[in-house]
Amino acid sequence: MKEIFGVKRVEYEGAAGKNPFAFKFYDADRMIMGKPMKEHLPFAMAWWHGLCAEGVDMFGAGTADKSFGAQKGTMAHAKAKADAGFMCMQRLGIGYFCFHDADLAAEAADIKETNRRLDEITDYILVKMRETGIKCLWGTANMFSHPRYCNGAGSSNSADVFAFAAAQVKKALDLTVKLGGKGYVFWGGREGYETLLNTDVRFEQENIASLMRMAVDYGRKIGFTGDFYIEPKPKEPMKHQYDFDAATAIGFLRQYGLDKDFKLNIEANHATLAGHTFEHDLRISAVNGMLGSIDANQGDPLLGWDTDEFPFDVYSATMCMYEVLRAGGLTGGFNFDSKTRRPSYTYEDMLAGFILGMDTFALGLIHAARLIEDGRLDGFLNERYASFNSGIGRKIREGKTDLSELAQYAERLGAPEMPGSGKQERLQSIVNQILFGK
Ligand code: XLS
Ligand code: CA
Ligand code: CA
Repeated sequence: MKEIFGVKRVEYEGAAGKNPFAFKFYDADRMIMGKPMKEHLPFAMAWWHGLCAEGVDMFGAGTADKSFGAQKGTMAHAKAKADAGFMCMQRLGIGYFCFHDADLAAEAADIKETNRRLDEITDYILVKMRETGIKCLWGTANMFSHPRYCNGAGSSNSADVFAFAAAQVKKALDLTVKLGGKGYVFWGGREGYETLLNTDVRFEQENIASLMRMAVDYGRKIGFTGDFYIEPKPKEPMKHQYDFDAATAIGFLRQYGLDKDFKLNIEANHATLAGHTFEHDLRISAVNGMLGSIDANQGDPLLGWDTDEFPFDVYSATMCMYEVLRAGGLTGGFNFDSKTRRPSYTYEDMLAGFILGMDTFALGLIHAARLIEDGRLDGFLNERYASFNSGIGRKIREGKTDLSELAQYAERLGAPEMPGSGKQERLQSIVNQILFGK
């Protein structure tokens, strides 16, 4: 394939550089807390945004040409997309990709032919992976675009649709194993409902869990040793989605005994749609031992939907990396589930989107490491809970007291003093100082 990005390799040129096709902050080999940046930040390209999405919106056709010189829907097109994808990842030094089955090759009229196409394209991709050293982060099945999934996949009211979804999951797992994927994602875009008047919630949730259980059983049988992930999202396309946020997904996984095989893939834009910060859902996942992977993007606080922007908010990336470093890193990676805005439709824009995202996360990593090394935030946290280090506090922590003893203690006390100040403004100043000070 001829060069389409106009740059052979995007290099690190430092913060003062003016070259739009160079990294200002992402310096792959720079050591941060004893590890090179590239190991802290295993970045991935999302096949669907990079190679399929043309910028279609509710009001107009696509602006970007994703034919890559081939007739759309053909196997030649599927291969041209792979060529462009590997070229893009190589230019940027991105080490991983993520895919839906439907991103790789066009769906045929029957599933046997679809699967044959998927076999052919993954043979082609495997060769490219071997040539370039680029790996697969995770795979998934698209069980939300086709009209058959209008009522969901695992939660569909139709047993035939459920069976078709199961066949897709089986094949997507085969492909993930074939490509050596580290994870397998369930994003339940249409696993939800519009109105309770026509919905049996318990029935639907039981069916989703049983599809996931079958996926785990099959995956383990064919040698998939990685993590399964739920990717929570509260709404869009459905009004109510069962995997609303991290806490909801964790409750579901535990209820159905899936928590040993599953972790979470947290997407920034989904967390904010749920009314949380990105770092909130990361923390909830981490404290439950379920922080697996991240979909790196950003929403728009003025819009109520999933805009999947390339991340540029350094404050948010810093808070994200603070959570990731404190959790000891990810077993997965940072998938840019991100797309350029509709008016930015050139291949150079696509490259620029990744450069923006990679630089933003590099800055986040640098600042988060400084926050940890600075120690003042951690120091305050220890001090804040110090009343539990001894005396009655310690007894509470160790489960060595009861309500009667605590009631007697409270009577002796008369009234507790005011708890220590939260000092929020001072802590926020520390963050600003680390971000913008020398
Ligand atoms: C959509 C989701 C989707 C998942 C994979 O909002 O982000 O792209 O990541 O199915
Ligand atoms: Ca996503
Ligand atoms: Ca999204």
